[in-house]
Amino acid sequence: MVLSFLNCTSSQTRHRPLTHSSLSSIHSTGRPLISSAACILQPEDKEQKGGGDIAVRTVFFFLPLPTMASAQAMPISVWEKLTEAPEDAILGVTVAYNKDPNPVKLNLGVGAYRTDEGKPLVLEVVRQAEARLVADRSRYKEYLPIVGLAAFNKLSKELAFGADHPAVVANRITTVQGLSGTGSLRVGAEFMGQHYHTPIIYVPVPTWGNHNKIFPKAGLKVQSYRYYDPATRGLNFTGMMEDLKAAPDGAIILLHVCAHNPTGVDPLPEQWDAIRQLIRAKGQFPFFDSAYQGFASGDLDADAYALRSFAADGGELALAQSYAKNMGLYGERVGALSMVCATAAAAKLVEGQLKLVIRPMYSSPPLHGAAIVATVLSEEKLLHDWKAELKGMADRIIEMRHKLYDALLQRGTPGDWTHILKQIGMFTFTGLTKPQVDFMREKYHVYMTGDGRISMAGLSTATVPHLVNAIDDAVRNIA
Ligand code: PLA
Repeated sequence: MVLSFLNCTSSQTRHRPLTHSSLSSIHSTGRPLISSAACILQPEDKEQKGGGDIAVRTVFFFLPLPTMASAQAMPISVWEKLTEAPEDAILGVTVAYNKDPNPVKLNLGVGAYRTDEGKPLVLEVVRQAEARLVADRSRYKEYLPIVGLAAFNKLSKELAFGADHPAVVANRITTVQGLSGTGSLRVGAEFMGQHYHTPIIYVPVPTWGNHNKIFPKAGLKVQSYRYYDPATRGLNFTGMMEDLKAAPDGAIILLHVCAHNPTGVDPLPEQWDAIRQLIRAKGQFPFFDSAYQGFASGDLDADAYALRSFAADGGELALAQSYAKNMGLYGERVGALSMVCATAAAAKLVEGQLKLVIRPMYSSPPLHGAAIVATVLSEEKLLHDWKAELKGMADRIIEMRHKLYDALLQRGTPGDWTHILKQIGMFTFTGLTKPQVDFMREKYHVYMTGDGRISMAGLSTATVPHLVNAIDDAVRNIA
């Protein structure tokens, strides 16, 4: 026990602190001792007190609680040996942005859609679906089954693969609701880690940063294949094919369905066909990540080309789907994991095992977001309106590509910027270097990820000139 003593202030006493042992016999008050001062009256004091033995007078000061910490030694935590965690490479950009008091600041970090007024958007169809759900007094908030909302799962499968896709018709796809794209990837990874014969996954270079964190958590070894060619700012198709050929038979191959993040570079349909044939020939297992269906071209079916062609050849695959971007349901965490199996019987077995993965992880998924999606997808009018709103978002992003490109051209900013027009989806992989990115943050308060990725969805007509000023200055003055 650590005790601290206050000096007595009486002018008539000289005093010295008591030892711990003498105090412990004195301070048996039955009340928690917060702080105390004790004084021993010395012989000269005693005369004034009328003689006798040394008088011991203890003065207790019960101090209010807030002063307790200062009166005690620093507390020791079991966590104090932890190392300080770095901020997330993508979400940390928003943390830094939020701390910046400068009004010109611009967040082009996280892939979150903004209107041309720079505001987050709740889709009109989502508002309508929510209003209906809230008004329906027959709805309740009971737990969903482990696999989630049945209608949502069916509609999500049909959205991804097409309602009349042979694999859907043959009932050889099992779909479970997930916590947006990330949660669906995580459950799929866990399942693969537990049950798949070759627990190695190949991811493109570069890829969405969280892939490199999700898969090892599930016990999968992460390897990589060449994908992006910095020289052309396009696809390194030859390198990709060589690396997939060299990867072990049976390895898992992670593929972005469309609007590859962070590069915005997708294979052409005929390249996809060659990739598929190679993967199938090697008995590899495709694991698709679909976070941007509808965002690449504005057309849900066109964006699903790669996925549907893989599912049509009779082979097996996994798919993690997210509604964060295409339905603007970011924080609702709505997604799905589909396992396309060779047979309906296998799909049933897989579903049973997925339940064993999910139950100890989060038991069952949240209801509200899935109900919104099911409402939108099941009603013709809402579905039609959603497609129009989705196309509107995709078109605004494409428009921003043109505005940025034109403005850089007009400014005469050194370099070839045609990749801004060629790249697809939410992001432009600018080719700006880390020092240039840092410089733009420092001087212009423009925030992007360290790899030079900018979210085109965060840009607006009003902010293009500011971004162009920043890029122009960075390119001219920073190596
Ligand atoms: N897969 C890819 C390829 C992604 O880009 C993202 C999100 C996800 C999955 C997961 O999204 P979800 O869990 O929200 O459904 N990528 C964002 C956000 C938009 C993030 O990093 O979490 C990005 O800025 O890259």
